[in-house]
Amino acid sequence: MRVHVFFHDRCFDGLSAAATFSRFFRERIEPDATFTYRGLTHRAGSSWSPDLFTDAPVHACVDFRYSPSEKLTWWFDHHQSAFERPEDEAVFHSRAGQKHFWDPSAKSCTKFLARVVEEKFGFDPRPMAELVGWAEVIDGALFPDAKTAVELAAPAMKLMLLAEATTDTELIPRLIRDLTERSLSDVVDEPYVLEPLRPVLEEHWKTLEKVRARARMDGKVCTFDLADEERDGFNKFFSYYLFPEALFTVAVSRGAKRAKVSVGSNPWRQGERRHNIAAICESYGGGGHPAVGAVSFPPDRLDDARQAAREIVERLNS
Ligand SMILES: [Mn+2]
Repeated sequence: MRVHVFFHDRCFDGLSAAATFSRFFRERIEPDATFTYRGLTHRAGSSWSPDLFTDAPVHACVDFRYSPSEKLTWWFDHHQSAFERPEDEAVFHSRAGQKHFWDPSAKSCTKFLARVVEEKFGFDPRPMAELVGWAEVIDGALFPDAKTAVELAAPAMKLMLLAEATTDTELIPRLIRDLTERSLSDVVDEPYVLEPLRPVLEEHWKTLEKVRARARMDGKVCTFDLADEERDGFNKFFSYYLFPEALFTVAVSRGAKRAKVSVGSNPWRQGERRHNIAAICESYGGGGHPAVGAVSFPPDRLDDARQAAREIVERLNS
């Protein structure tokens, strides 16, 4: 029996949930099952199109928003925004408790899935404990310290970095297959992982050194500007690694499509946070969560982004 598994692409939780689902399915539902995998990414409007479904008798989807299609047999998700339309949520509620499961309070889809299939289908999650534990730490940003989040010593952290950076559509399905059976430390030593990981890790260290050279403390805020780098993303924890006393970070960057002010708060000092970052970002047309947010500007309005960053630093210090 062929099982087609959709998973949240370029996401450690997405690939871990797909591996955990596959092992569960083979052990508790159908020992002869064969699996094909397809990563999905969020887009404005609908992320689902009917042609995504195949002629496989079973389709599963993990860590990604709901499809009301009758072809979707299994679904596990923990995103708050899991439903594209109210009608979809109604379909979910009419089928929930069968093979469709959602818990927006879960920190990771992987741990949620492991718990559900243990309770309802008698799955033994112990062989997957390492993968499940890391998915919870990574998706829930529950890192014990900045060193774990920045130095990437753990195999799971290296795989996270690679999964988020890769453009090779074959790589993550291969990781999923391997992680269904093998340990993280075993898989991270495979040549097909080591080779693409090398340049991605080099980029990571180069960016850390750039941040080290440029970051300054302004009151309680660590601030730096990477706008000349033409990059949209960087590790959110660099500033707390370099300046453990920082309560907040305000960083300016510029990618091809936008100039961006990233605003964050130190996850290891949340008790001292006295500002709602979402509210501050919203006043500039951005958004986020109480602890982290961002404001985007058109790429040619870098000066406005820098001005907003200066003002946000002042507000965070007030
Ligand atoms: Mn997730």
